[in-house]
Amino acid sequence: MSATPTHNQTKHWQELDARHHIHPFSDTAALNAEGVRIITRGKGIYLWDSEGNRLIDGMAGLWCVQLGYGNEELAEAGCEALRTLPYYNHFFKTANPWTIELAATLAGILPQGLTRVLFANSGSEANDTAIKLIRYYWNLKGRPEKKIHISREYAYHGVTMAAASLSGLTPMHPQWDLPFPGFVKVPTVYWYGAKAAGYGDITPDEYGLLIARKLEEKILELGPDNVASFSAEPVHGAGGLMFPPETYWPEIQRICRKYDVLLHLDEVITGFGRTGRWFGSHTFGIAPDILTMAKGLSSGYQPISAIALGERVGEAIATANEELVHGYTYSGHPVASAVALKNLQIMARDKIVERVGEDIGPYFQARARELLSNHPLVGEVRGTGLLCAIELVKDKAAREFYDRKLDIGTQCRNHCFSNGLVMRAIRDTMVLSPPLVISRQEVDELLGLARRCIDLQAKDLGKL
Ligand code: PXG
Repeated sequence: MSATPTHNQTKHWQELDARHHIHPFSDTAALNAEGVRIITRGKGIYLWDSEGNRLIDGMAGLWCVQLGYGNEELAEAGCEALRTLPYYNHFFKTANPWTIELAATLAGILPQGLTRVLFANSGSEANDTAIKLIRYYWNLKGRPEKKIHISREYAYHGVTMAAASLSGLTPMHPQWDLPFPGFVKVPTVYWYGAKAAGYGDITPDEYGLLIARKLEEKILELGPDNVASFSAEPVHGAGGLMFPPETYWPEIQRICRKYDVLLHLDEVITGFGRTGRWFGSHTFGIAPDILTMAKGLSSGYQPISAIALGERVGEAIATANEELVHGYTYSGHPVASAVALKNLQIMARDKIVERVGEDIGPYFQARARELLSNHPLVGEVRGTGLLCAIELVKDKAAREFYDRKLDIGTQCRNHCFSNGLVMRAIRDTMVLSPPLVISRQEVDELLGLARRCIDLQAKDLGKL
């Protein structure tokens, strides 16, 4: 590939892509008619397309490029493993040094008690594996009737058959006749939308308790003896960056303990510094039985995910005295493990997590509120660490949304893309999740551009 593709080269790639490549979560015909944008290069928080346009990546790829693009040390770690041991497996009583070191490093940064890990290649596989291990755990414990998996509306846990069943975003189900039987949903915490949903002027703390107790009601309805697990993201990611009120997680944990329901936390987005601590579990004070992770584990440079086991599940498997009939060809791939290990070493050495927690995260949050809270189109700015959601609303005082059919979020996102900013729209919630290495100056640039694009959207709606 030439360093500076020509316009004809772009056209050629667009044609080949339309003819031969099916994209994830895309309307194939519509995308082919429009033509894809070809991203050819990245450095720091910036991306370039094949036409030479520069974009600020406000989403760190898909919430994953913690160390930003073009990190030479990560590239070098991958190359070294590629040259030394490009592949070997863990099936034949064998292991490689990078995967062992990675497992031990993870045990050192994970919430207390999570000391054993299995590896996979994506968040979906990690969650699929977690569901299998939960089932296995209860079978080992002689309680095979505990088979129902509860999760939340608006959850995103991935796309394999089980992970999609666990997901609560309803458009993910009809094409595949999902969810599978035994996957049950409970309402989730979306305080900003509570008024529109008919909860009136309830405080966040009252609302957090009320919603947590929906889990208790559901467990009692299904029978505690039948419920295997409760799965959730500490903060909803792809569902719309909804943050839990302070009362929510303590109550959820009380309920899980009371009814002997395993708590599975999906930290695919919230892991690796995103919320200002190593894991969302630390930020929100949660002690899960199983924790799944992916994305930021390797800063997205290699496909790798992991499933961490707490004492209960870990001990049960370690002392089962039988073969664990599970594993992927690429579980603990040496190259992916080497890159993930280096990623964690850099994060520790450069105090990346502390920086998000104490410096750049608070700066980002303060600047976002300063620039956007009083905007006529913005109902709420919420976030923590380097996660930020901006609600676009019709009526600020009444917390009233625009008609969904108008799709204000997508319109605003289109302004962003045209103006060199990747900002995601989830319904009418604009979302930012930039690389953790972003500088103060880059935060100003990113948020200034976000403000400009929201202004453009407000002008379209006659609000400015
Ligand atoms: N759990 C969570 C919390 C996720 O965010 C997955 C599991 C699945 O991971 P894999 O690696 O199988 O994709 C995810 C993935 C978006 C978007 O547009 C988010 C994800 C994936 C694709 C798009 O916000 N999250």
